[in-house]
Amino acid sequence: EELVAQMYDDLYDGLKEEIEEGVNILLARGWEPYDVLTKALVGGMTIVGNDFRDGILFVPEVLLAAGAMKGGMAILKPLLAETGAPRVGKMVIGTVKGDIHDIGKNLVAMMMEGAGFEVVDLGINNAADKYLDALRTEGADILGMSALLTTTMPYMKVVIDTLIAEGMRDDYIVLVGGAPLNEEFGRAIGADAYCRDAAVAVETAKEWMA
Ligand code: B1M
Repeated sequence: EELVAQMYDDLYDGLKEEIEEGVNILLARGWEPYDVLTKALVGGMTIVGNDFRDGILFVPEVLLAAGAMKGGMAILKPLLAETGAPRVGKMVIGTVKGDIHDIGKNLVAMMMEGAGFEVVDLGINNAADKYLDALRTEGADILGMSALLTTTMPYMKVVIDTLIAEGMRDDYIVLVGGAPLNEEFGRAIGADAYCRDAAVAVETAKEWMA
């Protein structure tokens, strides 16, 4: 698809309006919102990520790309949430302390809502007490944590250890995700499951709620 290739370029160049336009055109052509999200937006962000890693792109450019991606996601959000699924559970989600990456977390939140979960999004840079307070006051079933940095992912264990210390660990399903994590890490820190992507997060949450 030519337009998708163009959108990869536009995302790379941080062109928010063009991305929004591209999303609308794909939808008008009958694309499923989920396909627009994963194929056009996430696909484009993967290219940005690779060049960021290789020192070809820098923070200001990546911030623009992230802004463009969020513009596209905002259009898709109501469509993904429109499935009319019955309420299946409540999740508190947030990016851990020291970490400001929020695109993946936002995506997970969107997809969970689309699947009928109620989602309380705590945003970025969350200390353990923020998560615990929210879990208590919201009466949530699931805790979701996101980390994109190898330096911040160990903080997930701090949160889980705090849950244990407060005698709250068994009251919640703890799901973790983020690019640098893997299955083994999830197990090692005492999470219930590691979720590779947003779709897996939804599937895993459903399984654990059943
Ligand atoms: Co940053 N950054 N960044 N960055 N950034 C990465 C993560 C990095 C891998 C880039 C690289 O070097 N290749 C690298 C980390 C290296 C490492 O730790 N080993 C990195 C770095 C180094 C940094 C800074 C330190 C750079 C600097 O300042 N020198 C800095 C850190 C700031 C901080 O947090 N304290 C920084 C800053 C930024 C920006 C602000 C410019 C921007 C963030 C903007 C924003 O989020 N609002 C940014 C971005 C955009 C990225 C990359 C390019 C893209 C991340 C992203 O949004 N991906 C990223 C490169 C990469 O990941 N390859 C990179 C798209 C998103 C859909 O995927 O987040 O993986 P992801 O989420 C997926 C899954 O992981 C999973 O589902 C999602 C959807 O499928 N998932 C979950 C995620 N969270 C989940 C939670 C769950 C379940 C599943 O809970 C249940």
